[in-house]
Amino acid sequence: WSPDKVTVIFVLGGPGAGKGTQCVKLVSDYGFKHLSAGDLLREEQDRPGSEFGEMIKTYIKEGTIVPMEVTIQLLENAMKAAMEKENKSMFLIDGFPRKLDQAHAFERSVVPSKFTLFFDAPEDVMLKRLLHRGETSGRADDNIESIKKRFKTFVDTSMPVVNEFESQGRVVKVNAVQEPDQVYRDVQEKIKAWGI
Ligand code: UP5
Ligand code: MG
Repeated sequence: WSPDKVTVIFVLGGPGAGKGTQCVKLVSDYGFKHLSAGDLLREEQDRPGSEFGEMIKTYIKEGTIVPMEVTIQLLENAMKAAMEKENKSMFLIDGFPRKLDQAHAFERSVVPSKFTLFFDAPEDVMLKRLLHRGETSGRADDNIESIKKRFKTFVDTSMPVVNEFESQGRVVKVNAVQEPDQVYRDVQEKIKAWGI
């Protein structure tokens, strides 16, 4: 992987901040390949014969972070496939890295990210969104018990990643409380400064 050939943007934010929603918009306007680490883990969990299925299920329900070897392998495989089959070179990596060691390992062994798009929203806003989505999503972690655990993991383990990138001047922070189209307008405006 060479940063001259591949552009990676990490998309971070608390559970329910709107990462997936905004990635869909970016895909249709900029031609990114959207890879949600959570979606890749849920797919692997459901793949018949997966040796990791049970483990992933437990981590997701408990709102804790799946060991990075699994997630990084899934991301690399998906990146390779998108490059070879869809000729993609620009990636939105959504919901990863969630822990400092994952950030360091990915940037060392795969490719450094260009910057991180960080969606900022308070817990009460995210809680409301997730409980509402939980009425129809079927996601095993869209219930109050799991949501509280996801929030705690986000604050304790994932925010340090955002803070480290921020200290390196590599974070684009967007107010995610606004309605989705306004959030997206802010995103578009702010990523221009990064040549996107
Ligand atoms: N919505 C979105 N934007 C809105 C807005 N501006 N105004 C009003 N409503 C808005 O949105 C959530 C809901 O809010 C939707 O109903 C949407 O319509 C509405 P969404 O875009 O889905 O938010 P998103 O930030 O993507 O929320 P998600 O629940 O996917 O975030 P998580 O970070 O919790 O979930 P993820 O799938 O990334 O991870 C799940 C679990 O997988 C983790 O808890 C962890 O156990 C595991 N995991 C790992 O172990 N390692 C990884 O690297 C990644 C995941
Ligand atoms: Mg998501």
